[in-house]
Amino acid sequence: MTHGYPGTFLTLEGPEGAGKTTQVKLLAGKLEAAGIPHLITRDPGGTPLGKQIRRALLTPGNPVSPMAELLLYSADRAQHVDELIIPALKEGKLVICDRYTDSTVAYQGYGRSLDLNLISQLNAMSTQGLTPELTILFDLESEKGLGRLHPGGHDRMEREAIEFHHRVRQGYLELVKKEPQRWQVIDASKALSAVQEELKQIISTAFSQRFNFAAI
Ligand code: T5A
Repeated sequence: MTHGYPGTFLTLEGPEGAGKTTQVKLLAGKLEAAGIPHLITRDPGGTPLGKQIRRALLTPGNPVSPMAELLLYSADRAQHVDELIIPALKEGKLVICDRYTDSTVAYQGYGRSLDLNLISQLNAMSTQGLTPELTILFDLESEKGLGRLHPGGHDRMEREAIEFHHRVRQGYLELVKKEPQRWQVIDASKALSAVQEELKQIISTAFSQRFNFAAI
């Protein structure tokens, strides 16, 4: 365990359109039915303050400098960790967060080329040092992920140049190489049902001693 709380902290990461949100919605129903106490949440926008920050960050055409972007994602996370994630971990819940600090490293670090040491310091500050026990990367070619998104509905980040999205994906793969014990990688180009099966398998193997996953 990487934190001192009774709960379990899992994060999901990946480039645009990799299918995290779809998968986590499917999983939520199964956790509910199995009576596993859980919190499913997301970065950015998990709290009322975070929703305002999310709007500022993702509205197309909104001018946001790279440093302001980094600080806004960090502010969102500071509120999220304090208001929702730590209280749920204190209650012993399985917390599943759709994006977390690795998104900041991949997007603002590798994507925007901001200083990785600075990002690491901000990540530690904004999370009170809370790190996930397991992180699942939904890996997908940038073109495929962007191709899955609704045409014309692209937000400010999705509208970035394809080179930016290539750097983000590469960033994730570097993170996996640096810390392989924390990561599991799913090939997100597979069919929805195959990805769901793999996701359930990974979670139940990792946390079978803490929750009864037999019914999911
Ligand atoms: N960001 C975030 C940063 O830059 N820094 C940070 O620190 C943080 C936290 C957040 C944006 O902010 C950036 C990253 C993002 O650009 P968001 O809307 O929360 O914005 O972003 P995403 O999490 O990327 O949401 P997406 O919708 O883009 O991706 P998902 O959730 O991975 O994909 P999902 O499930 O919505 O699926 C997309 C489409 O694909 C289909 C779905 O039906 C849907 O239409 N699909 C599949 N199609 C075929 N086969 C499959 N296996 C499929 N799975 C899903």
